Amino acid sequence: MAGETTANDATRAISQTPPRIWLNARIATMAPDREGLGIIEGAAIAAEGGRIVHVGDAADLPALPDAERIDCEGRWITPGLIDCHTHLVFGGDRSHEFELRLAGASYEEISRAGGGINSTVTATRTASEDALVTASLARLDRLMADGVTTVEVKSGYGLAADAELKQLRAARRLGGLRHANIVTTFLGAHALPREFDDKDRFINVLVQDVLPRVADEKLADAVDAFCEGIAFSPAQCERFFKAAAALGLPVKIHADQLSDLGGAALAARLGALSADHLEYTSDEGAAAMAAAGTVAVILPGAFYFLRETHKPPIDSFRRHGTPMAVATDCNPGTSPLTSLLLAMNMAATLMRMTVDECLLGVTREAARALGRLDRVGTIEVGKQCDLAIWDIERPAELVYRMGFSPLHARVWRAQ
Ligand code: DI6
Ligand code: FE
Repeated sequence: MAGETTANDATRAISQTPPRIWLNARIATMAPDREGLGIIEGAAIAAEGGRIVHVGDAADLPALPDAERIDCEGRWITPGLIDCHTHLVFGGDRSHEFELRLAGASYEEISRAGGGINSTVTATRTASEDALVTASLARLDRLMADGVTTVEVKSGYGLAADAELKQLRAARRLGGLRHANIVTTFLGAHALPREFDDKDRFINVLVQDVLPRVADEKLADAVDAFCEGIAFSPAQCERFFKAAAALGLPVKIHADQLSDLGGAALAARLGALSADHLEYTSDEGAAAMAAAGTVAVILPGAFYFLRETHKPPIDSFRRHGTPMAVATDCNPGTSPLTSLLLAMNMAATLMRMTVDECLLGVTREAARALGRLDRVGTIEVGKQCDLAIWDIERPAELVYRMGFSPLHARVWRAQ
């Protein structure tokens, strides 16, 4: 299961972590049993063995005689932020295509002309695993500078067994090199690689050859597919997802980004953890997702970078009670973004999400989108002690600023 390649390192680290207490803090717990951000002022957090053992009044702290005590001097604490949708591991860059788009070409035109995802596939196939790790670490460090403690990382730039496995192994290695939880997703059905001319045949190969190897080596915590005209049809995605479900792998889906193919409804029908992008999702799709508990992951970085104008139906999600998360979609083609704080600003400015929706969207709801709400995403007793401590006066500052991180300290499993 999740992160097992790195869990040994992590477990070792935790057993060496002394008890710690943070005092005199303003805490946005994000706990669902409280209103809004679940704010407790003038409060304390205690952790033992890397887990939270107390949140609330300092007078009620458990006896932890050896605990290190940290005075937060009135600073705000949120859960460590969660970037629940990234393509962090890839080779090369696509600045040349950026120039083509500035000269008038569209993303779909570039993709149909053989550029797009496939140019990153070539660069990723030729890169060594070590080179992928080095390039991705630089991006991970940028995310962490915004208080991120959990990052989902997708494959999808290998599109052949060895190259996909290489990407997933590189992703897993990141968790052993930094104090962060890395959650991996096998995005097998991302694009049709150049050596194939038939999408159904490619899905056959994924299902018969690649997926069993990914599952065997426990390299993925979930699977994903790009359901779109330039990628795979709902029926092709469904075939891939059913094979994954038979191996116990939960589903996420890139849905309705450029057109409405009914991806949101497909996600709901399959009980997906999340459906992501959703610019063209219908009101029925939003309702189906709410009923299934599938999280809508809003990706304003791609919307901005592609200069899209068709917004995801935020009002429908609100009305139906569809949970909403926000993520960077960090990838070389449509969202070269490594700031989750800026992603929140874009979600507010471009999509009119509220400050509370944005902040819950990078904590509690992002955890839900990863199936990790039992471990991370809120500051509650029993959860991993992953925190971000901020030099701010109000939580809205985290959404309001552009290109500035007021992070004071980042805590991962109480370290
Ligand atoms: N949707 C996206 O925005 C990225 N992948 C996807 O399925 C784009 C990936 C790329 O252009 O490299
Ligand atoms: Fe994506």
